[in-house]
Amino acid sequence: MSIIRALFFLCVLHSVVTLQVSAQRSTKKASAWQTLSGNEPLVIARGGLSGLFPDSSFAAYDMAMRTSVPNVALWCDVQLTKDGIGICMPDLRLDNVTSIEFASPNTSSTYLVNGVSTEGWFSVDYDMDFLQKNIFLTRSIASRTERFDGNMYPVLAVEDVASQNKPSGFWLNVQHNSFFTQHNLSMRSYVLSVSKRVVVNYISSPEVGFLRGIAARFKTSKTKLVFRFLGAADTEPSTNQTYGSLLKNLTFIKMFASGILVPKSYIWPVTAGYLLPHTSVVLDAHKQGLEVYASDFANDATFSYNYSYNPLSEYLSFVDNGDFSVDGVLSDFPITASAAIGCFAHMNNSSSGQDNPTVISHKGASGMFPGCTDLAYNQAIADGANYIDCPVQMTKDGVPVCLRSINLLDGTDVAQSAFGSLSVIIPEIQENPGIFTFNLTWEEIKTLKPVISNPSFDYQLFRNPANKNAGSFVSLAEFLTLALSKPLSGVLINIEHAAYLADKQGLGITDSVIDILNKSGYKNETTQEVIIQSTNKAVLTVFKAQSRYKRMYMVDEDISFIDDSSIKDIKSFADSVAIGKESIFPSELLFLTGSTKVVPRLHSFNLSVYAYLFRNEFVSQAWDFFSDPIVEINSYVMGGEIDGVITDFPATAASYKKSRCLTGKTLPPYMMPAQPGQLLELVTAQYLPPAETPNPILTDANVSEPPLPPVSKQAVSNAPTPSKSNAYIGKTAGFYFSCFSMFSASLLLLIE
Ligand SMILES: *[C@@H]1O[C@H](CO)[C@@H](O)[C@H](O)[C@H]1NC(C)=O
Ligand SMILES: *[C@@H]1O[C@H](CO)[C@@H](O)[C@H](O)[C@H]1NC(C)=O
Ligand SMILES: *[C@@H]1O[C@H](CO)[C@@H](O)[C@H](O)[C@H]1NC(C)=O
Ligand SMILES: *[C@@H]1O[C@H](CO)[C@@H](O)[C@H](O)[C@H]1NC(C)=O
Ligand SMILES: *[C@@H]1O[C@H](CO)[C@@H](O)[C@H](O)[C@H]1NC(C)=O
Ligand SMILES: *[C@@H]1O[C@H](CO)[C@@H](O)[C@H](O)[C@H]1NC(C)=O
Ligand SMILES: *[C@@H]1O[C@H](CO)[C@@H](O)[C@H](O)[C@H]1NC(C)=O
Ligand SMILES: *[C@@H]1O[C@H](CO)[C@@H](O)[C@H](O)[C@H]1NC(C)=O
Ligand SMILES: *[C@@H]1O[C@H](CO)[C@@H](O)[C@H](O)[C@H]1NC(C)=O
Ligand SMILES: *[C@@H]1O[C@H](CO)[C@@H](O)[C@H](O)[C@H]1NC(C)=O
Ligand SMILES: *[C@@H]1O[C@H](CO)[C@@H](O)[C@H](O)[C@H]1NC(C)=O
Ligand SMILES: CC(=O)N[C@H]1CO[C@H](CO)[C@@H](O)[C@@H]1O
Repeated sequence: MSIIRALFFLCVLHSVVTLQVSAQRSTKKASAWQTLSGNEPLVIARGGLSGLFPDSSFAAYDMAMRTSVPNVALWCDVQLTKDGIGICMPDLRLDNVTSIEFASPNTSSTYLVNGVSTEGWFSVDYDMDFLQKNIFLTRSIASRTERFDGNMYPVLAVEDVASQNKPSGFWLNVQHNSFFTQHNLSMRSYVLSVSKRVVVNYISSPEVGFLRGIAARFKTSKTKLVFRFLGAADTEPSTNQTYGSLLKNLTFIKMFASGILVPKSYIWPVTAGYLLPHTSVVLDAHKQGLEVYASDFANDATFSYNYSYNPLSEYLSFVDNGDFSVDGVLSDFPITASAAIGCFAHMNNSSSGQDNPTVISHKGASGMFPGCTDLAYNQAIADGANYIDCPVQMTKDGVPVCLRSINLLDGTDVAQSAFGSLSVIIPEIQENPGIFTFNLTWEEIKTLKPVISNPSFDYQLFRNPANKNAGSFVSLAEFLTLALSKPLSGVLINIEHAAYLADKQGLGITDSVIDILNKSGYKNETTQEVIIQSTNKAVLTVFKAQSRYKRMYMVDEDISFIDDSSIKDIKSFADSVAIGKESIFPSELLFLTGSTKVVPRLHSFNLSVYAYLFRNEFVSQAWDFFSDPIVEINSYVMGGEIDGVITDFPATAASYKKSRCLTGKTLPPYMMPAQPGQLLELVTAQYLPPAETPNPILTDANVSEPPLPPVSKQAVSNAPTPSKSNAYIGKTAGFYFSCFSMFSASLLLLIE
């Protein structure tokens, strides 16, 4: 069964290969690398692309080979079976990383591991034949997808990994030499014998004794021995010194190793989530002639706030910081490490890169600062946004201001303020109680503190707490003054709830915006463009009649199957549309199902298409993007053909445009767009996904909205309008819930 699955996998991915055969790394005139050798840093794939597929599985290694730099090294954690066969397995205990608990219930043992009594299912208790026939590899980190955990990927012998993938670098890590010695199995003999059968380029171990014991035998070979540092306070078993003290004794290490592998925190220490200045570890080791490899890179790991959840920034701080470069990075997501080294290190910071995609901020750089504050806008501009955006809200005294929401409970500390009691339910706006901008004057709102948004709160991914309440709110007039002094393509002004404000609050939001624009430097013709954005046709119709400003129709529903007459209608009042990412690449279970072609259809009507909403935090993405925000942007730009992105993190999209790999004739594999549907095919080979509710179809009826009512002096009515909610958070939360039930189902499947 598992062989059929493996073959199936090969078939599915074959189309990717044919696309990628011609792909090469872009040639670059980049400045020399500050590695020991001056060569580019090595990408080491820990158990393959183990961030997505089970660690050490055929699929993980295979995908690592397909999506990485050509000289990627495949990392295998070697464990020995009872009959002395070496297998690639990320843990000494099989229970955490395979299905053994179900294949062989009640057979756990308790052994001493580095002096600690440890219970589990150990490889030394089973013969290879039993393991290969009965158990399957599973993910080792619970938050990763369990969709590949079923019965697809059997245990692999070390030689299998080398012969199936033919990597240009093969790295064996021997984490537990003394444990196997206690069980009368010799890791030394195994390593010496296997390296006669397959090419082993690197052998690492955290045990001094093991490396010293094999050093003489590898002296004349090309195999590099690498000493692995564990926690600084942990004791190295053969010297009885802490790793921290061994770090001060690099001349000793150099006697038996040509390099060291250190946790990334040895190089860039982190305190309370913030990076401290880098240490001198890399420079010190290089002085001793030791190469330095850094471990623990994963796109879904806990990040220092300094990286703003962009894994690429982290790699760049290790390989392109002006002071040094590590000689290699050990990663669960080698595609991202490859892109960092192959495309983004040494990029030309003074160039703005290619034009596509246009970068539009979402409430300023709201990923870095509280949305719609002066700091969020200045950050967005500094980060390379082409347009900054102001969602206009009206105050009680009729001042148009930029605020994240008409409801001050979103984005301000109003609940804790003197105005905390002004909460009311206004069904025309939302079902839940809110404290609304039109109930407070601008002077009153200015006394509130801004609050940073935390859309991934449920996953404990917080945005920089140091900026939690940073910045000041700005009025529309101040926003325009700020923007006009900066090198922007223009501004985007979002207008919602115009009918309610006019009819029930006597506030003419469109007139106010036109008036402010009229008084600002943004006359009909300026060097900067004004885009009016709304989900409301009537608003855009007013602007079409009264101004020459550009108009963007914001579609807040799935328009995958929109009909031509609806598109024609949109074209009659707008020149561009903002659509949700799901309308372009729909997904199921957070796997992309395919491509809707809605973008080329909108393009055929001369409508530009902007996709929303892009965020760095990996929990907002489909698995197909490998938890990498640059892969996601690249896939929507190249595969989805969008014209622009609307993003909480303009820096990420702007840096994408500077990739050195976008200019060459051929794209390297790590810059290929995702192939929607391919991963899902793999998944459904094993699970039947729950039936999806059909997508709503946007017809003329949806777009034809009544014109705006006149501005009244009265303020009483209860006509309900549908409320809007944030689809993204709901979707991911729902996904995890359904994962959980599917997980139980997969266990049942295994037990059978
Ligand atoms: C494992 O142990 C449990 C509880 O002790 C028992 O109910 C079960 O039958 C055992 N399974 C096997 C296969 O021995
Ligand atoms: C495996 O073990 C690690 C460390 O003990 C733990 O963090 C992780 O959640 C475990 N994985 C699973 C799938 O249980
Ligand atoms: C290892 O071999 C020794 C000597 O032959 C024996 O006493 C010991 O029980 C063996 N240990 C294990 C775990 O098999
Ligand atoms: C290791 O060092 C500690 C203190 O540094 C000492 O107490 C212990 O006995 C030593 N163990 C061995 C095996 O040398
Ligand atoms: C370095 O470590 C070795 C082995 O533990 C020890 O013999 C030597 O004295 C140490 N040298 C220094 C300078 O600490
Ligand atoms: C990381 O961010 C903190 C807080 O903004 C800052 O103080 C620190 O200098 C930054 N670290 C580095 C290495 O830039
Ligand atoms: C570009 O900027 C990044 C981040 O500020 C920096 O790490 C890198 O060294 C710069 N590259 C060049 C070539 O100046
Ligand atoms: C960097 O980009 C700027 C602006 O496009 C250009 O003038 C400069 O020549 C580029 N530098 C390099 C080293 O390519
Ligand atoms: C905008 O200003 C022009 C004169 O510069 C004036 O003719 C026009 O009526 C104004 N429009 C609005 C809506 O205030
Ligand atoms: C801007 O241009 C439109 C269309 O040409 C015109 O109707 C409107 O009055 C102009 N507005 C201003 C403020 O000049
Ligand atoms: C789109 O614009 C181009 C040039 O501006 C024009 O030739 C073409 O007819 C337009 N297409 C539609 C469908 O409006
Ligand atoms: C204090 C205050 O002005 N509250 C008003 C807020 O707006 C609602 C809806 O118009 C009114 O009902 C409240 O009186």
